[in-house]
Formats: sequence, structure tokens, C-alpha cells
Amino acid sequence: MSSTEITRVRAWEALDSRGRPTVACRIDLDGGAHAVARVPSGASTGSHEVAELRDGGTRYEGAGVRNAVAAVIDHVGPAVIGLDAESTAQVDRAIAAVEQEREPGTVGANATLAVSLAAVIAAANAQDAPLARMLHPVGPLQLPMPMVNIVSGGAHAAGALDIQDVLVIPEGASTFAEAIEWVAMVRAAATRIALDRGFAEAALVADEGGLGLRLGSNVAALELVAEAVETSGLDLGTDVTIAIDAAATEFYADGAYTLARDGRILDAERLLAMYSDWVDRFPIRSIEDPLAEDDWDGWALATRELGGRIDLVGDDLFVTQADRLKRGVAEHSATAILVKVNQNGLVSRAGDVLRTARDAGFRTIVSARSGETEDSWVADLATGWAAGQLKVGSTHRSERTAKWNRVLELEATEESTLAHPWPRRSKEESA
Ligand code: 2PG
Ligand code: MG
Repeated sequence: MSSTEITRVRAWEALDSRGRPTVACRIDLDGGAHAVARVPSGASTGSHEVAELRDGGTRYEGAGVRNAVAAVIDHVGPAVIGLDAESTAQVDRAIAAVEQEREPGTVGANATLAVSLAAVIAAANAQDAPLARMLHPVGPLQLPMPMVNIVSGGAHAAGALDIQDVLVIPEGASTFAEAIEWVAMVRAAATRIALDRGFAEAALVADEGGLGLRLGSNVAALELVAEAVETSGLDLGTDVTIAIDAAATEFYADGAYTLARDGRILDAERLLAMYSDWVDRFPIRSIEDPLAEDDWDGWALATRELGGRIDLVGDDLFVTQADRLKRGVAEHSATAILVKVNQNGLVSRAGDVLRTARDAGFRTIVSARSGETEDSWVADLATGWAAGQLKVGSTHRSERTAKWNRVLELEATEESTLAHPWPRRSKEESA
């Protein structure tokens, strides 16, 4: 009997950062190691994500997860008892078999992921190694370049803006610690500028710790972030670049994109013209979900028109699903993918999607969700998979800093290098 055999699986309801319940799972191994994992949850969810199971009814306004917890205790847990936690693929296959055998909609991605995660973390704990190191056993770890939210809108800030995130990428930093220091300076500068201009809400934080500001227009968020970078004494375009998550599915209906903040209703072509103008004016590295999740024609057009200048990142488009990624690769719909394990429901299956995307020449970003917990495994996944980039929100709120702090810990304790996903720019090139 190996010392990493799964002997016990327990599950219960815990809270996420929005005060909603989520599934927590503890797995014990016969050698004495154990792990607890908690599942995150999105707000701007893609309709093609694997569904989490919510109870409905009145408890927690319908968001209870007692049925998902019961699915772990009664079905998913028993299916992995006796398996070797180190054989992640075997554990995940057993979980997938339960998913297939049970009636659709009775297990839930929150149940499957809780067990999948707890098993892989328990295996790392049994080795007394970071999960990142278990996933990447030999050679320096490749720490992800952080992409950090400064201004939030959309579903994360009560619709303060139409676009969901304006982020910064400290791509000129040499170490992860330097990268975090720079973005924390930018975040503080943005707060100061917004307060000076009379936005009292700059003292508060949105769901992912960014500033939820009722600015006069969407482009005003880009202007604010650019100003915050410059007043921090950093070079905009070389030290720090900008990224956007438009989360356009949220402002799309019936063929039209409605930018309420700008008082404009646009078709895909005109929306792309607006992005193109932004790319002319600001050093933008990537736009995530520039178009809606099923606007495949719009995405192909975006890649033709903007793909040579910026990364076009599919989040709601791909939802960490192999079949949608395959279509996107074949149709040249995007150039990068956001990977969220809870869109997929299994750790190893999400890792396979990431590797497939990378093999197709896509850049890859591992991402947390807007509803998170104090868990930091997403930082280990991004590092262990050498994803190149990690997106977990801002530098505020401890469910966010748990992830940045985990990468800082890996940098301080493991042999590592910081990923630089793009060729480094000189000041002349960016001017
Ligand atoms: C996104 C995520 C994280 P949510 O759209 O990329 O920022 O948001 O978890 O709400 O889907
Ligand atoms: Mg997104």
C-alpha cells in the first residue's frame, strides 16, 4: 500500500469572498498527509462553462451547495477512495466516470473540482513539496507574469463601467517581487488620483479589489490607469503595459454591443474600430473577451484586424473546454486563452486544455474567479504549468493577496525565474 493512497474524503459548505457558499473538501492519505481545497465561483460566467450545482430555494438566496457537498460525500468521494493521489489522471478519470454515470446536473463542477483539487494538493503535501514543484519537478520554476486589476466595471462593480477590467502588466520587472511592488504603486496612485478628482468611492474596493469608479466613459478608465503608471515614476509601455478584460458577453444582446457608459450601441465591426483606436492610444498588450462568447465571426475578424498587434484572449469564448478551443484554433478566433479550472471541473483536464493551447501557439493565462477564497492553489497551478501569466484581481483583499503572496513565497524558497511572455521592449520601441 502506498503512503499516498486516499483513505478519507470529507466535504462541507464554506464561504467565498462574496459571502456565498462554496464547496470545501478535505482528503486524507494513508501516510498521514492531507489537504483542504475550496472551489471558486464566477460572476461573469460563460454560458458554456460546466455548471456548478446550486440548491435553489431560500437558503443563501438559492446559492447553497448542500447538494454538491452531498454529491462529494455520497458519490465522488467514494469513487476515489483507495486510489493513489499521486496519479492525478487516474483520480480525475474516476471523478469523470461518476459525472458520466449520474444523472446530468446532479453532481456539479463544484463537487468534481473540490475532490480533484484536494487530491492533487494532498499528493504534493505528502511529498512535502509545493504543488508547483510537484507539477514541475525538475529545473527552475517559471513564475507567472502577474496581470493586476486596477479599475473594475461590469459584473464586478455593479456596472460602474461596461468593460469589466482594466489591468496592468509589469512586464519590465526582473523579479516577481519587483513586479508586485510596481503594481502596488500603480494601484495606490490610481486611488490617490481618483480621490483627488472627487470619486469618494475610490476608498472602497470592487469584487476583485480594484477601483469600482463611475467614470464618465470606458476610455476614462484607460486614461486613469495610464496616468497612475506615469505618476508612479514607471515607464508606460516598457515597465508597465495595459490589459483589458472587456467581458463583452455581458453587454451583448441580439447582435448589438451596448456601451451604456458611452451612450453607444455598436456592431462587432464598430466595436473593433473602437478597440483599434484604444490600441493606437495606449500600450495595450491584450484584450480578453473583446466580443461575445458565441460571436465566432466577430472573433475571427478581431484576430485578422488586431491579432498582429495585441493578444486576443478567449475566456467566455473557450471556457477551458477542449472542443471550443479546437474550433477557435481551426478558425483563428483568438491568439490566447484564459484557463480557469472551475470552468472545466477537473484539474488535469484543465491542464490538458492549457497545453493544447500552448502547442497551438497560444499564450496562456491562468485565472482565479471573482468569487474566491483564501486558497492559493491557483498560483501553484500557474507556476507548475508554466502558464506565463496569472490573473487574480488587484493588490487588495486577502483572497487576492493570498495568490500573489504564494508566488512571492515560491520565488523566495524555490529556484525560479519570472516569465516574460513577450520580447522585452526598449524605451525607443514603445515611444
Ligand atoms: C473573468 C473573471 C475573473 P468571473 O471574467 O475573467 O476576472 O471573472 O470570475 O466573474 O467570471
Ligand atoms: Mg474574463
